[in-house]
Amino acid sequence: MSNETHHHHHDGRRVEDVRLITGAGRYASDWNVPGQLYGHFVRSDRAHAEIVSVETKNAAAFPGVKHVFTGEDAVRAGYVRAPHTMQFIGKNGMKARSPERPVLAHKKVRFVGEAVALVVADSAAAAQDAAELVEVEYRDLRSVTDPEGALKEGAPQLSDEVPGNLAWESEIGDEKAVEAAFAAAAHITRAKVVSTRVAPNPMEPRACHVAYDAATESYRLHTPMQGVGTQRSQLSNYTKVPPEKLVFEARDVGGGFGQRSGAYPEYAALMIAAKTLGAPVKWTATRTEGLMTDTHGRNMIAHGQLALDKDGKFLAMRIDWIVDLGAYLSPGAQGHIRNTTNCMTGVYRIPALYGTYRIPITNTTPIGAYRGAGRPDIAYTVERLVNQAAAEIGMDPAELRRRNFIPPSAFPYTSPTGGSYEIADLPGVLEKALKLADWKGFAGRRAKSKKAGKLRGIGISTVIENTGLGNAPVDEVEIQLDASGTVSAFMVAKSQGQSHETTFAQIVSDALEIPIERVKIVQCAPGTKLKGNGTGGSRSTVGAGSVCHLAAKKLVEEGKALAALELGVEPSQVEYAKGTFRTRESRRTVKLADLAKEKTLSYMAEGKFGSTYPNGCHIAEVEVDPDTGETKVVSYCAVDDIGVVINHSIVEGQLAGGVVQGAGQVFGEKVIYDPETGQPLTATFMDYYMPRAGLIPAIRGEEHPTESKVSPLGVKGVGESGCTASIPVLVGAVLDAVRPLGIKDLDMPLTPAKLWRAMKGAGS
Ligand code: MCN
Repeated sequence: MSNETHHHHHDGRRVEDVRLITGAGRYASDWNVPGQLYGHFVRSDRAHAEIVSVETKNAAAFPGVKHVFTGEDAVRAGYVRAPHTMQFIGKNGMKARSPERPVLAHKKVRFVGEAVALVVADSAAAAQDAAELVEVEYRDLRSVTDPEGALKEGAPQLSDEVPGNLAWESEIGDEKAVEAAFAAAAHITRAKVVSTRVAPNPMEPRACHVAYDAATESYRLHTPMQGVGTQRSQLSNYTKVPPEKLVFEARDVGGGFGQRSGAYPEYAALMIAAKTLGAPVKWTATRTEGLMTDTHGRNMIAHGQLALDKDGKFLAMRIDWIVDLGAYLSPGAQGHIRNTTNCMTGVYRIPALYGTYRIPITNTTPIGAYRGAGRPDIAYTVERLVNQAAAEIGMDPAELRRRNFIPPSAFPYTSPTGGSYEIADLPGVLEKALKLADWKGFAGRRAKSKKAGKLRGIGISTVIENTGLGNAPVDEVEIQLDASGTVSAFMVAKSQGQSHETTFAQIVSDALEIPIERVKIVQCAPGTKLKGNGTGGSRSTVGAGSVCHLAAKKLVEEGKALAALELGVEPSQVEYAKGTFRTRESRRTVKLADLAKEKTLSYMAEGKFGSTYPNGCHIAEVEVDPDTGETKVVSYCAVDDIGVVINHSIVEGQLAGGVVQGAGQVFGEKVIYDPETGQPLTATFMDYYMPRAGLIPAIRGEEHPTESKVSPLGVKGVGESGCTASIPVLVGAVLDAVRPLGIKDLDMPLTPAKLWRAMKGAGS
């Protein structure tokens, strides 16, 4: 499919922008109904403690308060088994172990911020004031927030159900083969690589509005979500309320980044309240609540080793992972294992591989998916090893890559961990990027920076990631045509900012050859019974998007049959173009809208698609100021292969967003817990770094598509690519800048203070 097809009907501008930038968007906390009550959560101010008692009398007597709910209520409701999807079987048949999680803490609290009680009042202010009157008596226990520490002997034991704090353990690959390869290696590179714990911070705070309808025993919930399927099934799992009794509403969603794929315990607590009190209950999180209790991302520690022969050919790799998942296994837990495993050898041919995984529980906020969910972490680890190996053996990192790439002829390529890389042109992507970034001219630029008193460094990353595959059995799209000629496509993916209303409408309008103004995309209609994946894992375009195409094609086929009746010919004699059916047999025509004159037409389409493998090469240059430790990103080039591109400007935006999100983690974002008390020290934006405009200069990007055959559109995912590539490239550039001073292993966040101290220590 040529780019031209996609630009035929549309100039690329976003359909949703007018609504969103004129304040007409409708988010979860915009929802209000008469007679609603307001909830406020009392949260644990300790990392690890027994709950001796929860005294609610004074709070309950506060003016306006209707009721105070506690863990006892949650246990009575039976809402105690948090859903998680860690179904993988580990070492020696091991199944994941996790403490039970009542929707309000019962007997124990396991992290600062865990909800202990829910105060419901007739105003938000009354609920908040009364919450201060809830008296919780705790018996403090020793806590541990550091994942490596949690696995050490003598660490406080956090749960009887999780001996040694080890929730899960597994291994992958061939240990013997790796040992043999390491024994024969000419060079071994070793690095400890930490992908730091970060807080996703979508713009829209988490919120939930629950109404209970006693007549139908059903709940209506407004929450920011990434798709109704997972949200509904997990909350149903948690509460045993049948899924069809959980009706979700969501209009606009202000960001998700993976954090909104699953259900949160607060939602179930609000269900108890709405049902008990017979009135709708609304809760909107504060920013601090969000920073402390929305699932965090990343926090993976890798000890990696790469063995090379004398020509720089990779022989074997070993990675020992510690993957922190916080106090409870959160719903997204499995993704961190799947995604780090799938592309464990990156873009390289590495004959032998061995990896181990250990998942500890800690006294911290549960970890969930965050833009990439393991993909940036494995890419960062592998790229750190490769760049470090190049420095150690004195080879150009681009040349080291050329020698070790999986060659285009080897595709489709099955990786040692079972990833099935479909199609890519890795050398093509690399050479294009080297040219774009003027790789050869770097020495000159470095010298120039040096004259100006700056340390200049260049970084390169070549990455690949798995996108597309989802848990749902199929992706379904229902397509409707009404008498006005409007075509609506219904699905259960959910844009949180990814512009599906534009790109999916483009897909439908391209297939039907009608103006985009006549296409409407409807996602997660309340009570929908459609099956399909939520939006995450950069799978929506490959999944729901492709099915939009199939649905439109189906409408054409069915339309031909109906038009044939009108035209008095066989369906095979009917042709379709630009909204009109015609036949050689007559001069009469039938318009698309004519078919729906009597009643709206409706057809279902479905599809199931495997993984696609977007890949790219990013090259960045930085200048570090030796006097202040401040880093300035002075150049950023990106060449990406995401298959056929539906909308170039949206893709550019997705890539830029991802790059800057990665840069946030590289230069400052990190959730920090006090090691003694387990208190989060980054629970406001005074303390938690936020990447700002200007952190990254204008990105110079080029596309390098190889067409995927996984779906009829030839697309691969793009939503996470920017951040998968930007973390390794930016860290690499900074390390390259300070390497001449003898500094070898700094890790994120690369703050001015950290760099300054390292440079001072290095005697510069
Ligand atoms: N696209 C395209 N051509 C392609 C691939 C994609 O035009 N070959 C377009 C799509 O049609 C879509 C967008 O790019 O409009 C992203 O598509 P895709 O890669 O399929 O990803 P998803 O729609 O499934 O979005 C999920 C992805 C993820 S996993 C995270 S995390 C993330 C991201 O998207 N969170 C985001 N981008 C985000 N952007 C915003 N604004 N907000 C978030 O929360």
